[in-house]
Amino acid sequence: MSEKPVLYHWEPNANSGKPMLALEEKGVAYDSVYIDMLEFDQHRPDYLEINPMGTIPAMVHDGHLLNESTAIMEYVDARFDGPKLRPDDAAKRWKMRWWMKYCDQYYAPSASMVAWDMFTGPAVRNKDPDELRARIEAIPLRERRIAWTKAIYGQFSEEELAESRRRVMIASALFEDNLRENDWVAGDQFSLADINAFNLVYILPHMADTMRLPSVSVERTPRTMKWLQRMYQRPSIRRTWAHSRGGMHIDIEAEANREFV
Ligand SMILES: N[C@@H](CCC(=O)N[C@@H](CS)C(=O)NCC(=O)O)C(=O)O
Repeated sequence: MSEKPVLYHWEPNANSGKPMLALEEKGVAYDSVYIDMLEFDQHRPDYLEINPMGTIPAMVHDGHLLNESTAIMEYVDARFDGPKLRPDDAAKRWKMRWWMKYCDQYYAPSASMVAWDMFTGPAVRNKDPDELRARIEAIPLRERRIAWTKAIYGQFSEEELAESRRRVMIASALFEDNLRENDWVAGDQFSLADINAFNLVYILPHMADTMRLPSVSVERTPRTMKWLQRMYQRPSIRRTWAHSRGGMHIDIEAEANREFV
């Protein structure tokens, strides 16, 4: 008998939301440990024993210490009973992996930079300056130290922010185009690619005005908005977002029942 997985996660979005939603879609009960990213819990020594990279999410199951959100989703799908979240057909599975790689390497990091500049940095900036310096020094990965430093001290350059905005616009248009023939990202079947993309795309309609990023909207990307609605109608989203401590300011009912004219 396999033990219950323990998932270490922050708010049920971005990378944390991926294994959370995959577990819910499979119907797997798990123990949830909330790691408060804005309190730098992910760099504390006890958590570094679980994930030495100091990033969230991470999962412990059957003696395995698992990190990397997309790889954890694949583990969850392969390891547990429940609906299959990967297509059997080779071309569809290629498409699923293509979109997950594109989201992880290009689409999500670009949206994330804009969000870190406008939300994450300002959310922690007012802490005691000495405490902030110590927090940054405790970050194990050099690239994460750089990202936190730039977010906290407002050091993302105009050029890099403009490039990230440009990439989000391009990726959103490509995502819209991909939904021309099918309801789901990898074809006619819901898959891990939908979970991966949802955790990044759901926020984009809400970043249009607040973060000057008009990438996803009813006018610009109607298919993506309908796909988002299909996602919001899945019970797994409701169960996953119940783990939020207040960071998800989106009305699921309104999104699931939106009227399209
Ligand atoms: N490639 C990793 C990235 C994990 C990651 O960077 N997670 C973010 C939260 S979405 C994080 O831990 N940020 C906190 C930090 O960098 O200190 C994955 O997919 O799990």
